[in-house]
Amino acid sequence: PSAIFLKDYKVPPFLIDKTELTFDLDEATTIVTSRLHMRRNPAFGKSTAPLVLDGGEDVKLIGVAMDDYALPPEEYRVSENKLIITATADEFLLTCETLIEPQNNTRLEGLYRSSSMFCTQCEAEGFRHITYYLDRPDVMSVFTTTIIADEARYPVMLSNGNEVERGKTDEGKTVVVWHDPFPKPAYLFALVAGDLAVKNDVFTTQSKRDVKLQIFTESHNIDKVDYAMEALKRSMRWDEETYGREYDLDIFMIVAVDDFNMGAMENKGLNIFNSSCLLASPETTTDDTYLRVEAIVAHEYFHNWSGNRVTCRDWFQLSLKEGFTVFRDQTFSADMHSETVKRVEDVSFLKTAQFAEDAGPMAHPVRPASFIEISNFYTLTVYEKGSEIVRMIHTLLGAEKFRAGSDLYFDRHDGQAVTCDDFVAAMQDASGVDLTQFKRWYSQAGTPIVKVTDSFDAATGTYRLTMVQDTPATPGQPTKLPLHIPVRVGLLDEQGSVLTAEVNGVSAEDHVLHLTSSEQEFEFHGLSAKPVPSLLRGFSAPVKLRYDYSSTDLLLLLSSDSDGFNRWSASQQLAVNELTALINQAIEGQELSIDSQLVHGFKALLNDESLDPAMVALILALPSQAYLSELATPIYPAAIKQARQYLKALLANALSADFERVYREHKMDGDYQPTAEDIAHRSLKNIALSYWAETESELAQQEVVSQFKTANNMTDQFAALSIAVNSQHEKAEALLASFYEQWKAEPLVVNKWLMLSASQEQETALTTVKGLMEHPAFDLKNPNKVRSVLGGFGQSVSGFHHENGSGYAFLADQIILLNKRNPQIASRLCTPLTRWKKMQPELSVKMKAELERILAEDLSKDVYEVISKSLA
Ligand code: B3K
Ligand code: ZN
Repeated sequence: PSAIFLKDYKVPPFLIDKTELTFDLDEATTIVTSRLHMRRNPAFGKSTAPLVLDGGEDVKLIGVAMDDYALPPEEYRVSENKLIITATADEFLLTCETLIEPQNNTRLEGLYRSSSMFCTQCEAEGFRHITYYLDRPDVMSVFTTTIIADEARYPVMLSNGNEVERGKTDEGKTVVVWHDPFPKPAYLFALVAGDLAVKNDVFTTQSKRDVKLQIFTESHNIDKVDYAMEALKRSMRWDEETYGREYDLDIFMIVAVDDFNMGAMENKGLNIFNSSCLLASPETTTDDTYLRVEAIVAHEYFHNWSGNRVTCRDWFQLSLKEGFTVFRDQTFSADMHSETVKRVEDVSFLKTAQFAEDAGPMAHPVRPASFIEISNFYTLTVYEKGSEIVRMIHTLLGAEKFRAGSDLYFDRHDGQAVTCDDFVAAMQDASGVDLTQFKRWYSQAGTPIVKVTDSFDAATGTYRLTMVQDTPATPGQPTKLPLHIPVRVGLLDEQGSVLTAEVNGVSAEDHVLHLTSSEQEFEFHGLSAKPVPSLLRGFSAPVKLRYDYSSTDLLLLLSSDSDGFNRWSASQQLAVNELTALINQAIEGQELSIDSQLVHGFKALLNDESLDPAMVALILALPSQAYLSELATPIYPAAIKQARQYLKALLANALSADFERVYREHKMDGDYQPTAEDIAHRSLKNIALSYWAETESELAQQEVVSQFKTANNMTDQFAALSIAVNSQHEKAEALLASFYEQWKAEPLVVNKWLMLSASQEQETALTTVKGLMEHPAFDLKNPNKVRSVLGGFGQSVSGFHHENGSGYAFLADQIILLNKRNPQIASRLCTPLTRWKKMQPELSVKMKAELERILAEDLSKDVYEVISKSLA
């Protein structure tokens, strides 16, 4: 397989003004007829280039005609999945008949079966698995779709836009015609057919148009869509109020399917969701999932403007729609709940997973310069770091000018396929803020390191910060240029009071400093003593900050910073410092011991009733195994696990009475509500219980079991179960078994059970996971189940990182098994192995050997790219 490059982009030689599709639906063989109204693209220039259409190895060509003249075999050829027609007029109608086999489609791209229904997934290059087409996002076309099927089995037949016709064929099959008036690229095409239940609603837009809202599921799930429907209406209102964006069609539909490679898909007017990201009920869904459902419903809806009305010119520009839309959904969730809590969760995820990606062999810029398989670039870098870039533009412009920039962007480019440069140009033109240097964020990979030192001149009352920035080398990018980094800073005095200081003649409590050179100095005037700096407030840039804080400074920031985000950040730094010392002791084989300062910080926190319980819960959560691994070189997984367990037990025993009290204080009676307030109480209560359960207390052990048995909602029941499993409670096995018995009819709950079961720390973890893959609840064809079991297993240090390498070999076997069946899923499973260079030597060689074993197989493009780059 070979790479394609951004620098080789050319406009398409042909355009498709109208696309008419007919699907004669059948599980075994579906016949697709396409009528493409094509012409040469004037922007391409005068040319006699042949017409080259994209297809897939799973598409069988039956016949092709040009302006109703059936082409004889010598006038076209099919080679390497392309249909090539040498002689064409300047304008013509191309008719193509193809045959596909939905029930044999295991890659879940194109048209496939999920349970008893038909559904599609076309982004990025799935449409070519349906029929031959110019499958690229800069070819936008008006689609009309005709679906023919047996009404008894497929009473619901959906596609994009509006239903315009319904009738019968001579054989008595039903024919439904859909028309979408908005030109769109093929990746936004969708089709669904099945025996589905529906929930209806209506949304009245700001201009007083009624939009029909419909959510479809299999009938046994229709009682779980109310929350998603309300979330949809909140999203529609929010986009009107915040971005001035109104929905454009008369109908908006969402369909839930069980077999789906990712979370959801923003097809025009017909979003398709993984049922795990749409369905919710108090008994079966945890708080986290409620919030995720709301965020993903919003995300896909927001794509209607940021993605569909204005789309990407090519796939290198993916972050144009994804980075911006993630920023939009993050801001939406912050507005619906708590801004600080949301920011902490997003940053914590970024620093754990995106920073790791940026430091690994697949590191790439937010706008990649090349790829072998685009599916591999739906990454945390494109999504989450892409969102951070948009957030920094928001910081640099301010809210008002940012809105002017987004208005200009949508006005200027409505109906077009554009680039990240076009987005930045609109922001710059509307605001007058120069973003020339800032644009390097799109093209440079790697996480910048910002080192800060300071000094105080008592004679003049001047406090100086010196900042040095440096971005490490990444594959293909040995040297880096300085970035424009907005660093938000505030100052505290020794008592923790906020200080006002003057920077460049502006007096304020909070300053955004513009770090643009490799090294730069900033002066704060009007101070009487050396302050404690609160740096990078709100995580104003996605960088690694290095400043030598003392434990006293960190405790002060933790208790007093007016920036809630930095209070959390200080607690994390304090915990990381202590854990690092403990990890080093563990690596050296010493007995662990520490005089923990966190005890004091946590004690104060647990006794301060003025605090948001959600924030207290976040601060109490120790840095994760994954985050500590990201920080370490090399990574000693067992030492990290041992250090975390030690510190958790130490804190639990030192503050056991406080944890017990907080646990009891935050218990709630009454009906479950997924509101920010109730979620906050539950999260604090459950983390308090997780500490208390680490102590010898009999009462705590009883409380875990009693919460498991009496909980009226999944959040509390599953928290109790997880605590039992993670604290090696003597009843853990029994509770896991009873949980499965209770919930075996609910696949989404069973997936949680699979994940928790697979993640257990035990010498026999590998046997457990093999057993789970043989369990009747497991299904290799279902991505959610594969992710649950193998994702869970990846968290088991004793299982996955077993010193004999059996965990790695097992994962490699699964990758090889899925390589051809479902390349996208197989490729995602490779991630843990790609980190081999950072592992402790004994484990590193074992991981590498597995990568080499995989590379020797006949690989899909997806897996080949990840494995070969990891070994390079
Ligand atoms: N745009 C889709 C992702 C498609 C992934 C294709 N491999 C979902 C989203 O980001 O909204
Ligand atoms: Zn998206």
